[in-house]
Amino acid sequence: MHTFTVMNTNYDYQRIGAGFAGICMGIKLKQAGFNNFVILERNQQLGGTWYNNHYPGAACDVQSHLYSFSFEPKTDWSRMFGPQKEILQYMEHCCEKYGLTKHFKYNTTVNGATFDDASALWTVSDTNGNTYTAKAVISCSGGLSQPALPNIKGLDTFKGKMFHSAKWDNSYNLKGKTVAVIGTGASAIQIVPAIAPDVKSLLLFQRTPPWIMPKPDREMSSFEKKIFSALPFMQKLFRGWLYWAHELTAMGFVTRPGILKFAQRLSIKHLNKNISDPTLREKLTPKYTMGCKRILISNDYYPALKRNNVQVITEHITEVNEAGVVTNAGTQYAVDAIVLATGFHAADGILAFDIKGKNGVDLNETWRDGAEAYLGTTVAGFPNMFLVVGPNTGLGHSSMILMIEAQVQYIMEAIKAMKNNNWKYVDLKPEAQKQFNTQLQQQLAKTVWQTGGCVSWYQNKSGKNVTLWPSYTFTFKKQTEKFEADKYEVV
Ligand code: N01
Repeated sequence: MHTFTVMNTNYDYQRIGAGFAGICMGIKLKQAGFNNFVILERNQQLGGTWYNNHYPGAACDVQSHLYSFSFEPKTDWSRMFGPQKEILQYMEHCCEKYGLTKHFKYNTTVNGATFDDASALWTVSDTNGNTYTAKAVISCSGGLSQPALPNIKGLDTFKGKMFHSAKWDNSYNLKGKTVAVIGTGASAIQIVPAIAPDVKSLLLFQRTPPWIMPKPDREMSSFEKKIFSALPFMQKLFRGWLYWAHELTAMGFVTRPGILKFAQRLSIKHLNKNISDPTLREKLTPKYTMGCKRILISNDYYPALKRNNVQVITEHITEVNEAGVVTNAGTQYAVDAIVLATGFHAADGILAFDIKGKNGVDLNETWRDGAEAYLGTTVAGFPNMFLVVGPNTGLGHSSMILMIEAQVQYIMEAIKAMKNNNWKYVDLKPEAQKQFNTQLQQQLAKTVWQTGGCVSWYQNKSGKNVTLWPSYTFTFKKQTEKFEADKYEVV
């Protein structure tokens, strides 16, 4: 998803990306009376990651009553964990209701944004050759928007059908085909049970088994929907309960590893209950500390792996050739199709476009050794540029919408202060960024993400965690409530 919001002279504000972050930003701008902005979106439709990830079985892995805007409750979620289509419909509803639709510019891929020191304006360019001038830019381009293709020899020589999980080809019918799925992360565990009954044979290539917990999913009853609709405070209570239950698990990640040990036992129980074959059980037992990689939830993944037409292959892939996949055991697996459920470039290149700040300084260059920002939102040397879902704002334990709303609140405070005080720009002081990140990395060093003995997409190549917030969501919310002008050079 790529939302760029531009606020400017043509547009006061420009925002890039029409996913949850872009939509939230747009709604809050409008509610505060700012209408001069455009949302640039590379897709032909809004939705961001929820538009891109339409693979079979796609659904949220956080309860929908929490994975939705606090200011726009939906009383009639069909299930505890809403499916992708329903989430997309909810996002469309929000855009309609808050009059955002006219601000979107689709099929618009941003390829650069440059700050002009003299005019203090940003110029954003797109691949269609258009430019947009703006007083401020807000990137809502998402942390998981750039699919990562595996670095496997000969991948491009495969003669069958191949696609990434985030680029699912609906026109290709998997029925009766022999299909290889590479990867066993959050996407794969939803895809495998959804396609296994249809395909002739499914070969699942697993490099690292994930920790999996039972998914407390079920249909929402019509009684619950009626109650939520008639008594909004009941839904607030329910959301509050979900919120605190998730915050409790954060303790396990950051301060009380004992909680995860307990969860680890539950996960093993879940595995043992579902898988009785000792060889398969051994293959599926993780060897790293739970929580180091994202904890997955599923009730149908293990049962799918027991099917006669499904095989879990733990040999290492050495090559892909014309016919299929070759492993280090020297086995050639001939397949009709390969699904690459191999994740995203989350830590090694947060922005897919060039951003040039004061004195032409390049943001991606500045971030070569790891992305850094202040509260994941502002970066020193990049005046009036804001990020939503920027560095270290990801969560291992709860709904990203909570973080998005908090960041948007902070940006709105900054924008209002700029307007009220007639400031030309605000630019984060380098020392504020340094102090914040030193503390952040010290906190991260103690977490299971850094000590749990795994390699994950949370870290960049040098092992630095540039993606996760190492604390509770309420501490982030507290810190983003007010815009602290003293941390900024104000012009
Ligand atoms: O990607 P991943 P994902 N050879 O990076 C394997 C969110 N999400 O798309 O673990 C062989 O988790 C890799 O193996 P290993 C969620 O935040 C949310 O599944 O590195 N295998 C791993 O198994 C999630 O965390 C929902 O050893 C290779 C897999 O590919 C994030 O998106 C749903 C390989 C990648 O797993 C990413 O999830 C889906 C290679 N060369 C996703 N390269 C919700 O429900 C990689 N792998 C909200």
